[in-house]
Amino acid sequence: MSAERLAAGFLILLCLSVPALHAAPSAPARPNVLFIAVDDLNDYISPLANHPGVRTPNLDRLAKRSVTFANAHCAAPACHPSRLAVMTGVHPAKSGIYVNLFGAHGPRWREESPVLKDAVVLSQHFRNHGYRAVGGGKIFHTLQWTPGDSQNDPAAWDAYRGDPLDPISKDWVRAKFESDEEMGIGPGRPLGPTKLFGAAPLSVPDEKTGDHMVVDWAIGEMRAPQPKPLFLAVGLFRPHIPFEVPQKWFDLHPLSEVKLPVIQADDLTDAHEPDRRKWHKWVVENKQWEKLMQGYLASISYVDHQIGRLLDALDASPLKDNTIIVLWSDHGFHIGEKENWEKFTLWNQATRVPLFIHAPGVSRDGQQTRQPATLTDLYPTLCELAGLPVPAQCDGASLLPQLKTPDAPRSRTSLTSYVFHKEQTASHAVSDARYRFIRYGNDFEELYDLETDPEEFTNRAADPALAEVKARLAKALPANPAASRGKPAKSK
Ligand SMILES: [Ca+2]
Repeated sequence: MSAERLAAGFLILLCLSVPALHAAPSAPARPNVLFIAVDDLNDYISPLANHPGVRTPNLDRLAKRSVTFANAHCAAPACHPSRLAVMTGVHPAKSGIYVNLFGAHGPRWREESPVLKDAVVLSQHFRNHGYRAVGGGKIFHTLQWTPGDSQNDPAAWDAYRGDPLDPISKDWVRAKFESDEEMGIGPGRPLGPTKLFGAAPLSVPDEKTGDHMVVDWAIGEMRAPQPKPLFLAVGLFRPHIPFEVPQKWFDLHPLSEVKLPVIQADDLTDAHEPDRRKWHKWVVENKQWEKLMQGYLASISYVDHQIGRLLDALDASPLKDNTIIVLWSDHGFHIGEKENWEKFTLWNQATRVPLFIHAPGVSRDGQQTRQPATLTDLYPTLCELAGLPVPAQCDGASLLPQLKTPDAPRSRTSLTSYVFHKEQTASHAVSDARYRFIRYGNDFEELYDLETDPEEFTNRAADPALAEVKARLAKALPANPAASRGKPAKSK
């Protein structure tokens, strides 16, 4: 290169850098948010390790780059109330929305509870502060097999993948299966002969399954030019029933190697009766326990793979270094623990949820905390991390202190609330870092020491040695909980 051309090059470089040298230091860009909801995912994941030999490599990756809240609980152990509490920040004990309410087509919850009438949805709040908010899959409650029944609020998003009033039902193919009669299985399968409560491999590849397609869409969103900071909500439907994913995910969990949870014969003599005990009886009598466990584990492996695809896409995008990642499940899940199935209890197995939060430059990544958290804490946490005001409707408290110092003690307990089928009055459960206390709608009480009794076999509510613990935790129960609300009378 000639001296002239070299000099000309320097001159161009100098001109280009002048504006940068003289510009005022700009405010740091608002962080993007990758908000991942997983449906019915319990603690059978390697970061929480509540299943022998379980391996979820992509959740391990996420745990390495975030703080794992190992003692996080849903606000209610059912889809609709839990998701509503996350997305509005309003706890069921204040809204009165404790149970699933079906047959909605849009945000009927604004009519279900007067407290929620004008609640600002999390994604809307981010939009109000300059974000583009897009969603896909199951964020609010909806089901694969109930077309048009969804509680999503289409107005709270700039765009939604697919039909915002029916976000997932068309996405999922079903497995082919023989009838129970042909397979020698007795009558009475829970949820009827369609095998929605069942496990079977799909004959299609991943690419034809609902969550894969939702992740494809999310990857496209991450690759697109971003004129504004992005709030990207991705709702994954597996491992929700039916446990139907491609064969290769079943192959990772051979039936002969499947392990079942330990149960005690007389465990429930000192406990509140779970609503799903009849399901357990059918499962055991028809020798379906291992098969259902295999299907659940296969579904977890499938969804772990989808989570990995999201992380890969994030890392390959310009959003990589300035994106908060939060992953949560709407509640835990019983596979026969305490003779119960799915959720709908206030035991740890149904209320404990995976919760991971990565905040760039803030979170002490790779660490775990036993400090109690409730999913209603997410709304204020995300506001604080993004520098947004916290709406007055929010009941939770920011987890920022635990993101910075995972062991920082938290004075508040978790709070999970629910109304059982046979009761009108709400039941409530609280956890501190060690103990769990439940007071049911019929005034029955349970107290468990999760350090010595993680399976919650021994109810110590009447143990004088724990009287002080019980009195302390009882004070954390809501003093004036809202009455349970049903479907609005004049609903469309
Ligand atoms: Ca017991």
